[in-house]
Amino acid sequence: MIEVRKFTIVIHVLSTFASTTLAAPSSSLWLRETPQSPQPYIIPKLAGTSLLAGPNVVYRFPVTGNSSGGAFTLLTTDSPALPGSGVFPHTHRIHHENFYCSKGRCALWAATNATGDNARIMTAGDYGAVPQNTTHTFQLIDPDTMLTGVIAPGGFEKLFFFMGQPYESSTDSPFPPLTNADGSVVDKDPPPPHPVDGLEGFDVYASPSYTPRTDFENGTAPATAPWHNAPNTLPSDAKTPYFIAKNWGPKFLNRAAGFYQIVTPLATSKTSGGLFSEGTLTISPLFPDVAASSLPMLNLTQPLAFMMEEGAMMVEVEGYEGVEMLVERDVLFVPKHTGFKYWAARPFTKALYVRWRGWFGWVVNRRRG
Ligand SMILES: [Cu+2]
Repeated sequence: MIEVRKFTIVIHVLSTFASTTLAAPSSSLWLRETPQSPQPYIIPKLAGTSLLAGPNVVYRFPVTGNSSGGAFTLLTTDSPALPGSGVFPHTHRIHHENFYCSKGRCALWAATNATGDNARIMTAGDYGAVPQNTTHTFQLIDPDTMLTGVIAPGGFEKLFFFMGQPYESSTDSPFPPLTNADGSVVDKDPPPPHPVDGLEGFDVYASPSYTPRTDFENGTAPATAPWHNAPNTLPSDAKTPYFIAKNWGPKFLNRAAGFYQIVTPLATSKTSGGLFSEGTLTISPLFPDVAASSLPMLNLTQPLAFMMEEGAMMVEVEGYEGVEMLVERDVLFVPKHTGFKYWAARPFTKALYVRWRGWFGWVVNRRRG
């Protein structure tokens, strides 16, 4: 059970975000700043456009509405343990939001009139989907927690640019340290609370009457809900909030590409109302009789992003020389109608995939060239 304090708002208004860099077309896929228009790129671990919200919470935006051509935003949140909710309870009317726990533990509450009030304690690999008109809030629980979110359609990051301030770290620290080198506590006064109202222009509607439940048992509330001890299913509509515990959801095996691929869908076109699809892809090394040079180039009609979790993924992108290797937390973005191919350099290489619309037919339908 965790304790949730009053809805203290840990984010504050400082200024509009003013230091966005306009990325020029580059001969390298590797970028430190998220580009302002669609192009193929790789953002290395803990880089990309970053914002500080409150004393210690850092949001990063490896894919934005601008960089994806309006398709989706891919953002990460890194923070130490927070004493209360990360945000006041609220709903969105236009945007579909979700929460994937990449590291540590976090709690997610999601309530609708139809489904009641559900909450989960999420550990790495757990997922929660928050469709439009779902009252939700979350809390980062462990000392080094990372949340990954997809919000579609793209552009929701404007809210964070409005509320945060640019964040830079000479050591690429996930978030600012809590203590100085001499062990003393960093002197940071809490920011003034942000008013709950007034964010409707960013598609944020406060739910002031909602009180997050705290009656967790084995990570679920209500206690009878399925979690790490039962299959977790995806709904057949785009209105129902849901949770998928790591590896307790549906799984699909494919071997058409010249290597094994296990796909675990977390969101589909059906569950997102056609806005995006998301899941994990776990891939084996190439079969012994398959050479990387023989793999066909994929060319998708929709943009695609990979965020690496485990192993090493090799990537070739049309128009760029050479082969790049992606490891933990690197992000690859491929615009629509751009040739690319990928394979694994380590067994059980795993990545989170995000695609605008569609499902994973692009995986299942791959054929050996
Ligand atoms: Cu939200």
